[in-house]
Amino acid sequence: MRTQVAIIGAGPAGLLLSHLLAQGGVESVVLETRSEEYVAARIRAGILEHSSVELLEAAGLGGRIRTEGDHHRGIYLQWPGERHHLDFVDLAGRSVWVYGQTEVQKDLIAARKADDQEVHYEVSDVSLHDVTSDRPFVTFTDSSGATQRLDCAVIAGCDGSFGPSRHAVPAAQKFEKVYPYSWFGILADVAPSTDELIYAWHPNGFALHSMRSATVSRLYLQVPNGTDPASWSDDRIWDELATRLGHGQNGWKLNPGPITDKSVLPMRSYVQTPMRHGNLYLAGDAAHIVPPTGAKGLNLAIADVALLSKALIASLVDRNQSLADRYSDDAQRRVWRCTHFSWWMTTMLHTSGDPFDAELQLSQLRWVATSRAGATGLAENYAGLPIGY
Ligand code: FAS
Ligand code: PHB
Repeated sequence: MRTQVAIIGAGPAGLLLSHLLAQGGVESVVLETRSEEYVAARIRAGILEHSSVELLEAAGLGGRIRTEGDHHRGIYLQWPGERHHLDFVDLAGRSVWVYGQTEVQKDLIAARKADDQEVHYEVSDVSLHDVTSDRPFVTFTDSSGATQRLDCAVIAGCDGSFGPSRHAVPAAQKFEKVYPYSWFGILADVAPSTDELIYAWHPNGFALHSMRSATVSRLYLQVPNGTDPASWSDDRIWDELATRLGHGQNGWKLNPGPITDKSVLPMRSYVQTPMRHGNLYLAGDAAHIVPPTGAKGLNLAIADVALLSKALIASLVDRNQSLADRYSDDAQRRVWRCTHFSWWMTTMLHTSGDPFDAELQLSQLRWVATSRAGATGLAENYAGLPIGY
């Protein structure tokens, strides 16, 4: 088998990269360890930044966002007794869309199928070879059990935080921070109790009210690491969400409903540099992980791929290496901006039990919510800086 770009991973990074490369006249083959159904159904991110929506629309992938997504001007910041709306459009001239990652994935899968993109699902034993030569290749076992070799000019590691690509960069510098708490996330078949997301600080711990549609709510609770989702009854979940989100405060009510999914997500920051080694390029979670408090994970993957697709088209079509040579440095500026913002939102909103920390957090929240300078800082980062920042 031979192609120009071997893409490892059919998550948002891998499939969007194959789409953008094809639009630039570059062919690729995608290798994915899971089934198409599994990849399409994974419940993950929910927020698209302004730039992500613009990019997906420009690539012909934004059709359903405008009709099925939910356009949000901002978010609410809350702590006991107070709830403040931050209007990103007023503050920073940019907005966000609520549109689940599952929907983005479905759009990408449909677009790649319509383009007859070659995707090998349920592969195993993926190994990268000769990545510093001009003839790199990937070996793998296909779904029938046959051993395959894929020769290429470039390998794109879009295989997330558990794939092989990040380990194929020798002497990589790795930065990691593990947070002392996790998110307990639920999906519920109930109309959201709010028009826009509520990020709530509470002495018991952080809570977030998000949503997926007019009839499906997505909510999260800060819990200790190692929490077993099965150990919380539905009533206990809704009671704790009501407490932390301020049910009854100024007449506001949290409407409970049937819970259809529960999961616990540990939280960490991870950045690996460089994002290139010879003819291997990393994009998305393969190179970085952010805690979801800043709604950056999916958007960072999209931003990496926006830069990488331009670099590889210039390199493989126009024989111009300048963007490829700059890719890691260019991508890392945004990676660190989003890593900082995600850390800042996480440490501002998650309680540690330390009363001194709590006073600092409340003071910071009050300043961010009531100072135009503070609110603008959050708005710029949450709605997202232009790609190429
Ligand atoms: P992905 O992990 O999505 O895709 C990588 C793909 O590579 C996967 O399909 C995997 O099966 C495949 N793969 C792995 N090893 C392979 C191998 N050896 N061979 C072939 N394929 C291989 N972000 C937010 O903004 N908000 C959230 O609320 C949020 N919640 C999350 C919850 C969970 C449980 C997780 C894990 C992540 C969450 N994220 C969230 C972050 C998430 O959205 C990622 O940022 C996003 O999926 C990144 O996309 P990719 O880089 O494509 O990585
Ligand atoms: C979500 O809807 O899943 C979501 C929204 C905002 C976040 C994290 C997750 O910061």
